[in-house]
Amino acid sequence: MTGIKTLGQFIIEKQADFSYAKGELSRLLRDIGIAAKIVNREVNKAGLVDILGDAGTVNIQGEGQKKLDVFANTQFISALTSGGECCIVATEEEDDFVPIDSPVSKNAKYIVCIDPLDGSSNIDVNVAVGTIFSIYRRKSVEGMATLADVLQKGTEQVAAGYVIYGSSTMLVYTTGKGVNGFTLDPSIGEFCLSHPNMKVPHDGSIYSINEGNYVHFPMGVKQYIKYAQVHDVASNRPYTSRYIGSMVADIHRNLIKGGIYIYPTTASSPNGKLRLLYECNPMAFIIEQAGGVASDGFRRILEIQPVELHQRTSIFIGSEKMVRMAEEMMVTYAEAEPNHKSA
Ligand code: P6P
Repeated sequence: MTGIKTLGQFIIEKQADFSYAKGELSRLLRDIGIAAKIVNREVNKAGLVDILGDAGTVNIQGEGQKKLDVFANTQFISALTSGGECCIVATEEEDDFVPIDSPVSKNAKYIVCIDPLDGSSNIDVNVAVGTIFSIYRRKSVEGMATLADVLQKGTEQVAAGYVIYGSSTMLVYTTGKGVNGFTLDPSIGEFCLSHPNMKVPHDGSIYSINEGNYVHFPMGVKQYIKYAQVHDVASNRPYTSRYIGSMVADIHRNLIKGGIYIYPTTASSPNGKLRLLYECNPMAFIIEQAGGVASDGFRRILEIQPVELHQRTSIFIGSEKMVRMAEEMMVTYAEAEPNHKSA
């Protein structure tokens, strides 16, 4: 195969970058890639087989689970269990973390936090959905890994990535040395390097936010939306509004074209909707590695100390210039918030 570099070849090639890695992280990334191909197969034939619709169960988030949510969750846990490199899985679809206690995982040293199928409300209407994953090394040195091994700051991640099941299926990941994108070639069943060294543009003209929640947004967000809509040719405004309802798809587009994705606090999500461990931290790691920024409007996402498994946070993520402008407005108008507590 001339010129084609598969995910597996790339991982092995880059393994030399890690003095401590003796192949375990490489094998873990391989395991995730395999599960992603299996999930992709089901996502791509959804509608032809009985895999659409609701599973009839509710996850800890209080969200109705789709059959594909449950399928994807099972596939990733199964791949991580048989791969032997993972000792704990924290997943959106399980109330508590899942200890991996199998004969092959005796010396496993990695923790995986995962949203197996993000944006699942889009599944039944054939809109792009995604998988988001975050990888940590366990801190404890003996016995079963514990919740403390999971509740690590985003700065401790050793790798993070997402899979977008869209017009094509891509896996995008970082191990802290840049961001690379791989497109699945169904004819050979391999993720092939298609987007080497991805960089998010410093500025952009796309903003992604669910404006249906406008009345409940913090004043700083309302001001930013007004700023985005001002006609000013010199600063390429009004910006374009693009909101897919699938974080992976919105952030992937903004990574390539430039833009900002905002999910702030709202009436129904007073602490923000998106989960820190398996949505915001991995996406923040990726975007920072691509030259962008990610905060909760005030604090760097990766510096937030998690205190619970399904902890939520606001998120402002994307092109540095756009996020910094939004942060400025959040700080400026913070005093005007009704529940503002002065420092
Ligand atoms: P809303 C999907 O449920 C998700 O977690 C993200 O992928 C998406 O950006 C967001 O929530 C959509 O939420 O409240 O705008 O429908």
